[in-house]
Amino acid sequence: MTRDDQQPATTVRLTVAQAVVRFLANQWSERDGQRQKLFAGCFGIFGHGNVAGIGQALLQSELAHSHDSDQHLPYVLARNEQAMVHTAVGYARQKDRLQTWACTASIGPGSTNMLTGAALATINRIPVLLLPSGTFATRVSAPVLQELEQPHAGDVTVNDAFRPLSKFFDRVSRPEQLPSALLGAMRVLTDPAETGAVTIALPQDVQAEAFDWPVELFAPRVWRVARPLPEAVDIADAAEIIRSAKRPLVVAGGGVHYSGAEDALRAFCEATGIPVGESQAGKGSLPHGHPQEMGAVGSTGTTAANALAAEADVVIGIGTRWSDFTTASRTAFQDTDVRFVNVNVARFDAGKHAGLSVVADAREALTALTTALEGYAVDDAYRERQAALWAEWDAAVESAFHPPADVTDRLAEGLLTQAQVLGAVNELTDPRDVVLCAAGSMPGDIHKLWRVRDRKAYHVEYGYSCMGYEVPASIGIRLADDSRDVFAMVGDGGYLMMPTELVTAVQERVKVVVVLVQNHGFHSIGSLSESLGSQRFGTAYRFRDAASGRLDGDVLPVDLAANARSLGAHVIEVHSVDELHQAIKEAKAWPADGGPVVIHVETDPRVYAPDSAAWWDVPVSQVSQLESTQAAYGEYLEHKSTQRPLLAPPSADH
Ligand SMILES: Cc1ncc(C[n+]2csc(CCOP(=O)(O)OP(=O)(O)O)c2C)c(N)n1
Ligand SMILES: [Mg+2]
Repeated sequence: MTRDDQQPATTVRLTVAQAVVRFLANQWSERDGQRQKLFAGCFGIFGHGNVAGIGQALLQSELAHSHDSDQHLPYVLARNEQAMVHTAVGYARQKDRLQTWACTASIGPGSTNMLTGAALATINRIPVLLLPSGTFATRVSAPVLQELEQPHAGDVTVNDAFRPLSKFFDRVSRPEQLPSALLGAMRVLTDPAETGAVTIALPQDVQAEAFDWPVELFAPRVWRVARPLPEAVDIADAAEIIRSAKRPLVVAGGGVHYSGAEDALRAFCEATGIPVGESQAGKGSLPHGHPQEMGAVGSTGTTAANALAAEADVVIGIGTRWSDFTTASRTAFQDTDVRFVNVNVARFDAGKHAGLSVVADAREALTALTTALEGYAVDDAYRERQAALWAEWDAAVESAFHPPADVTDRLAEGLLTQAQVLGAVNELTDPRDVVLCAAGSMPGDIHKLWRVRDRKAYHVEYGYSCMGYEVPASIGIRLADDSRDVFAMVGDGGYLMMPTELVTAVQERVKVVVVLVQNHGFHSIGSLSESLGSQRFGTAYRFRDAASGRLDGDVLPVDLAANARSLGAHVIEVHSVDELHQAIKEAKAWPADGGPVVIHVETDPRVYAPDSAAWWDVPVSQVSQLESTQAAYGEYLEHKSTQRPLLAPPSADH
C-alpha cells in the first residue's frame, strides 16, 4: 500500500507495548464536569516478558515526556507485584475510583504474584489495570523459562488464572486485537457497576512487535463515569415502603463514598430522622457526632447500630454489597417482617435480600428519595432511642480509649491496650488524616471505635481483608492526596507478610506513618479459634517447646523495629501512652518528603474492645474428641438458629 505524502499520516508505527503506553497516557475520566487523567502512572517490576516490551515503552515515554504531564505515564518501581496492585487500589479508592494505576509484571511468578491483588480489587470494586506478561504467542521457543506447559492444553498459560478474578480479561495475541482490548478495558474500569481488576495479558513477543496503528487510537479520550438516574416507579415504591416504616435504618456502604453522596445522605437523614449504620467501606458516611450517626453495623458493629438493626422494620441499603460482616451473617435483622430497599449502581447488589431494587447512583437516588418522602419523619420516641443508644456506646468508646486504672494496672510493663493505641492515633491526628487497616483484630476494633471526621479519612480494606495490604496501600493513598497524613495500622502478622514497600516509600520519598502493633502472633485468629473450640492452636509466634513439641514456648527474639529501620524507615519505639503521644506528634511533624515513619508499639492482646455481642458465621466441627469443640458446636447451633433467610418480597402493602 502506498501513502500520499501530501496527506497527513493516518497510521503510526509503534510496538504493541509502545501503543499501550501511548494509549494509556491519553485516557481521561470525567464526572460532574471534572476531568482527570485516568492513569496516574504505571507500577512495575521488570523481568523477561516486560523488560524489553512495556519497559522499553515506559523508558521512551519518560525520556520524551517527563516534563509534559499530559503525555507522560510515570513509572514507579515496586518491590512485590502483589503489593503494587494494593498500592494502585489504595490510590484508586482514595480518588473515588476516578483515577488509578496500571501494573506491569514479568512472565510467570511476577504476573501470578498479582493474582491476590486482582481478587482484592474485584471484590472491593476498585479499578486497576493489570498487564501480566505472557510466554511467546508464536510458541517457537517453547517451553521458555517460567512457562506452565500443560500437556492437555497448548494455549493455557498461568495468566488464565486472572480470568475468574477479573471483571474484564483479554489476551492480545496479535497486534490487531489491541484496540478492542484497550477500549473494552477502559469501559469496564470507568463503569461504576462493573469495575474491578481489568487484565490485558501481553505475550512477550507481541509486546515487542511493530504495527501500523491508526492515529486516532491515540486521540485523547474522555470516559464519563456515569451517575445512572433511578426509575421514577422505583423511587415511588421505595418511598411507599419507607413511609410505612416505624423503625427504618439506613445501612451505608462504600457506594456512598464513591458517589460522593455524603451530603445527600445527610440531607435525607436530617429530613426523615432515619439513623445510619455503616459497613466497613461505608464508614464515615456521616461524620462522628451527627445525631443520626450510629457507626458500624454488623459483626463488628456498635451496640447502637446493632440494636436498631435488630428492631428495624425497613432497612435501606445504600451502596452496600451486604457482606456477612455487615449482616452479622444474616442475624443482624430480627424483625420477622423486615423489608429491604437497596439503592445500588450495580443491579447485582441491588437485588440482594430480596430487596426492592433501586438501580441508581447513590447521590441521585438519595436526592430523589428525600423529595419523594417529603412530610415523612420518624417519631420522637425513635429519635430519643437513637440518642440514648449512641450516648451509651460513645461512653464505652471513651473508656476503651482511656482505660481506667483497674485495666491499665493489669498490663505488663511497657504494654498498652490496642484500644489505647487506636484512641491516641484517632485523637492526635488531624480530622482529614487517613486511617488504614486491612486484617487482624484491628479492622474490627477500628470499625467499632474510630471517630471519623472527614469523608475520605477512613480506609479499611475489608472485602478481601488481606494481610499485607496496609503498607503498600498507604503509599497509594498518600500519592493520591499528599495534603493528608496516612496512618497505616498493621499487626505483626500483617507486617511480616509485606514490609517490602517501605523500601518503595523510601525510594519515592513518600511520607506514610505505619503503626506496627506487636502482639506476637494472630490475636484475631487466636480469639476466633478459642471461641470455636480450637484453643488458639497455631496462632502465636512462639518457639516450639522441646518438652511439649508444640508452639507454646517463649516469644521469638524478633525485632520488627530493627527490621523496619533496616529497610530505611524512621522508626520510633514506644513503651507508654506518653511516648506514643510524643511519637504521633513527631510523625505529624516529619517532613512531607521524609519517607516512611514506623511507630513500634507492643500491646496486650487480652484486653478486648467493647463487645456488641454480634455474631459471625464460621462453622464448627460437628463431631470432635475435644470438649472445647463440642461446647463451641453447641453455641454455634444456638447462633445458627437466629440466622434468617431474608427472602421476603418487598411489596409495599406487606
Ligand atoms: C493474606 C492473608 N492470610 C491469612 C489471613 C487470615 N488472617 C486474618 S487475620 C490473621 C492474623 C493477623 O495477625 P496480625 O497482623 O498480627 O494481627 P492481630 O490478629 O494480631 O491483630 C490471619 C492469619 C488473611 N486475612 N490474609
Ligand atoms: Mg499480631
